[in-house]
Amino acid sequence: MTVTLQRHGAIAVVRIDNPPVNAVSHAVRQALMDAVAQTESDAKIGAVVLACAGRTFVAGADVKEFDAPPVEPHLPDVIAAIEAADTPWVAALHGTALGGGLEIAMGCHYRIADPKARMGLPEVTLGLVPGAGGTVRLPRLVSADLAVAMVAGGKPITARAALDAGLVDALAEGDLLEAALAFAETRPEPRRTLDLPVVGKTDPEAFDKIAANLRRKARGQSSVAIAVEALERGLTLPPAEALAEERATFLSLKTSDQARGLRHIFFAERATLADPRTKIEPRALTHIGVVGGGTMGAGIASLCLMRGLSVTLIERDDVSVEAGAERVRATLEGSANRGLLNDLDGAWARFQSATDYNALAEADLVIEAVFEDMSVKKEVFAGLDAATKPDAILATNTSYLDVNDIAACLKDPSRAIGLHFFSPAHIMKLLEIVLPDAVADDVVATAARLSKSLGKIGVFSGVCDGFIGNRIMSSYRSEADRLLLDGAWPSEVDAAMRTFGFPMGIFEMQDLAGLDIAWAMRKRRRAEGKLTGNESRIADRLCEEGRFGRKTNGGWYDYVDGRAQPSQHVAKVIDEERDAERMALSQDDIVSRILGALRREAEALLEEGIARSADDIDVVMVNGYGFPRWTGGPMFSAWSGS
Ligand code: T1G
Repeated sequence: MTVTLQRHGAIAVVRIDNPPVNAVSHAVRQALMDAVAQTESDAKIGAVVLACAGRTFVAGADVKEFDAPPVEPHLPDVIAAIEAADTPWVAALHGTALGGGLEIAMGCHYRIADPKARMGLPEVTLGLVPGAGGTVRLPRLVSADLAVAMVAGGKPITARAALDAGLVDALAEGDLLEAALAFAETRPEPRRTLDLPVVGKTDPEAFDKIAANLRRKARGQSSVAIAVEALERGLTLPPAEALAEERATFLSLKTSDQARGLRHIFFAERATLADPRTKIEPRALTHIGVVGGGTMGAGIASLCLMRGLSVTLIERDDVSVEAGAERVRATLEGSANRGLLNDLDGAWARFQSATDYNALAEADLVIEAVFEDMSVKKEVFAGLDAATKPDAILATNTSYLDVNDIAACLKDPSRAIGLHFFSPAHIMKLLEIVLPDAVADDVVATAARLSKSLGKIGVFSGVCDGFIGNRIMSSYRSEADRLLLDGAWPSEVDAAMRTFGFPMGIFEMQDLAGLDIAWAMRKRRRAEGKLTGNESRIADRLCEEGRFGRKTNGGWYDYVDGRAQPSQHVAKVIDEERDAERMALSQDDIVSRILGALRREAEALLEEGIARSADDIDVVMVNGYGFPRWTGGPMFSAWSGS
């Protein structure tokens, strides 16, 4: 049964039980409608407590139903029935009351929250606006400034903030259900949210600033601006009119490409580790070794500490160890200052550092994050092979080297795996889990478990030069270089991709990351005979002149007071390298040529079995390389061949 009704004296407890997150499916909506009818027709019921089983109050409408036409009873009707009831309804909120879940709670007459609960309206992150009264009831409970941040920003707030703002009436001290029952026992008069006046703007300046900032950050995702407009109608129109407008807007956005794309990536991100091997019992993971205290190593060490693991950081000498430990300390303090780490002292207490591999004798997993050079990595692995316990997993953080080659230098190659973190490791969501041929099944299971416990989105990749993300980016760079030879300028290529919705263009990205990284890869691959020899020479020439990008005040662009400007010098080099008349290339030509190159590379990754699905490629590019989330729809599916 997805919804049950139990009597506690004169109080009826209506409990939703629809694992895993109590999403409001059609069955739940129908059962809630029936519960309203039942409680309204029973004079012996003096009040209703609406609660949820499991880990969270309703986390939203069932997004899986969004590709089909809505079926009655619609959520707004269910909420209207609760709100119109003569028997008071008290919502008991725990976990994450999100979207339709918070809308149901706001349709109840009162709300009691567990102190650790969070609540929000994340519809905008799915390319939508709230579709069941969120933009009309929320501004009748909290200030317009907070309402616009929640509706157009999509981020949840804590229970304490909700109490202070007027969104909830009390925080439970002790058992939530007990607290809600006690509140219901007071038989409060039904307080209908729609009958309340809007709270209004505490500061019109703040409202406009928040709205403008969210619109600017939306970068091509249209739901944000539409959400602000929906909220402004909720603030100004009569409730019935505002509700009708909101519903119409929601229904029209639901079938949009962007909403389809955002739903696609939402579910794709949750399907990447679906693999029989991840059902196997993983190895124990409490003590992690990290070899290399540079940016990556320190970032990985910090992340593991923030997630409750113990870490031993190894560097080659005392000075480097000290520098590495300092980087870790600074990262932990920075995270604590931003509210991302509650127990700074506890995390730091789990950290130790050493210059000797013997300090890793008890480590369950060791991740090397040393210089991207095969001989250095093999030397590290050989040292770890001797110093670590036989069932310790040895992981390389390489971003493109041959993990089979590295594994082969171990007595037992089955304990080797690739864990490609993205910098900054404690912030970027993506983790490419690179599977060498000999990897043991329970090592795969352990890596998947680690990915989840570190809050990462783990994607399996086969072994190849660059894995999934760097292969796609390499094809992006090559096509962009060919566009220069055919007549486009770097600023034109970047502008075209920004217009399409990318946060920045490929030449801006290279100037930011440093042209020398790809240059090193090209030199290595040339030495290995893997390049055809007719690649564009432009980037090499810029690197030979020391033009590595922002860090050298010049790369594809010149930098004046930190601001990028098209470079006459680079234009001259491009002209010299062009061996044909310039073509007239429109923005559409540029975008379609680049998407075509991405698609060809994606299809190759699928054919070679490096990527397991087109969805995995979407997930890698969105979470590792800043591709727009909302292009997870037709564009990605189109070019990634799914
Ligand atoms: N619908 C259907 N399935 C959902 C779901 C949802 N809303 N939310 C989560 N799941 C599934 C998810 O696919 C996964 O399935 C499992 O639950 C655990 O999720 C009318 C229109 C709640 C914070 O946007 O943010 O209401 O992989 O791995 O990390 O105005 O899930 O196990 O098969 O993410 O603990 C608004 C989306 C919807 C919330 C939990 N609500 N969900 O995170 O677990 S639109 C949302 C989340 C709406 C109304 C509008 C997170 C979570 P599987 P998980 P988690």
